[in-house]
Amino acid sequence: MLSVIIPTFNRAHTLPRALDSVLNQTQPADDIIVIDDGSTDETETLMQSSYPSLTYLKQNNKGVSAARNHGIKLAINQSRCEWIALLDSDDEWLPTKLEKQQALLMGLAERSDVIVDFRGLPNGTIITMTNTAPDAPFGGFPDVAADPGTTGQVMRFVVNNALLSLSPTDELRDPVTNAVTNALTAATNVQDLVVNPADLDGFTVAVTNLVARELALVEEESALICADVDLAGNVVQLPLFTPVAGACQDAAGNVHPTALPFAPKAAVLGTVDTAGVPTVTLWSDPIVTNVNANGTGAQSAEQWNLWNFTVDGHPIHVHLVKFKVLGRYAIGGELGDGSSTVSASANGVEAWEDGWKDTVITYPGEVTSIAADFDINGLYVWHCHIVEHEDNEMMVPMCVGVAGVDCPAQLF
Ligand SMILES: [Cu+2]
Repeated sequence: MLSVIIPTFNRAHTLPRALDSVLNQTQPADDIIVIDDGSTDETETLMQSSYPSLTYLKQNNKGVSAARNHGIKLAINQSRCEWIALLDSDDEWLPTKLEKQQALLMGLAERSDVIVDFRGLPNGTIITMTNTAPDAPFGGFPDVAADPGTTGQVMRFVVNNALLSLSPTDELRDPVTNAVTNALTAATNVQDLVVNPADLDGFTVAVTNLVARELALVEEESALICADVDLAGNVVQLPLFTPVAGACQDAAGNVHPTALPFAPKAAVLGTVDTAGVPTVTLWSDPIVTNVNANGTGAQSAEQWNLWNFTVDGHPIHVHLVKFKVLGRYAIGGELGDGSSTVSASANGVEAWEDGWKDTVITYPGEVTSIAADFDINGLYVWHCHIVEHEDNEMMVPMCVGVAGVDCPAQLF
């Protein structure tokens, strides 16, 4: 169930364009809710004459956020909506907007339970589940989709026993009140089978003002080879130059204007200092991530800010804790000053991340913030869950508790 919420105020001249773009979607919305924030123009007449089938509600003028929230509440309470799409009354959507957005984004080590409603589809209907994510490592949005002829195909369903007519166990609803009228015989509606995310209210520490830890995902460049691109576009090695501090220098100390260390030799993890500069820590290095180091438990809740300096998305897994995704921020944006204080907003939390998680997708060029209560002392790891990254150095040990007590002292 997907509801579109459109707040509007005195936009009768642009509202039809917005509404028509929603009505013309290749994958239609289940419900279109227009919240009129007290318009004094002909919005009300327009809605009544041209869009009588849409949900239209007029409130006293309270501002766009109040209107939007009003619409969301309405969608959840009355339409049993699970997905919300927001549109402003002076904007419009391309016809495939909803179709494309309803794709499910999954990272490695993530599991999604999906309920597919095949009812109403005639025998012989073929439904193909496709992978619209890229074949190459995920570089964030937008990206190049997998080849629809080969790697883009995941699974095919053929409807061979159509449920075209009403079954005694189908749920019947009053068209006006939306109340179930055959509750005693109806099977559970597929919409109600959705498992709700875990209740985050159970998180016993405040998720603000946590101890913050700045951690890095870095692509380690070659320490030996410098390369440049020649006029024909070929990558050529420059044997007289070696990498120094991210640039290329010859024996006399001259820095090459265009050459760079080449190529990335490993994806690694590390820490980030207050200037936003990463330092690499390898698997074999002394442990730097020591949560609840005094062992009292008072310091066991932390906010981890995962700075992804690489060009790929990485699913980061933290062992043996569940965490909450707080938000995502562009590197160089809110956190560009090196401040560890993360405010809400930015790219934010995706709809499917509204619950406990143990793996989070970190997008390139962003800081992904999570909050976790490390409630069981011991020696653990945190790592990228892409297998070849675990095999490289994208996995480091961490200690929850006291060195020498909860984790072997020689690892520090
Ligand atoms: Cu990775």
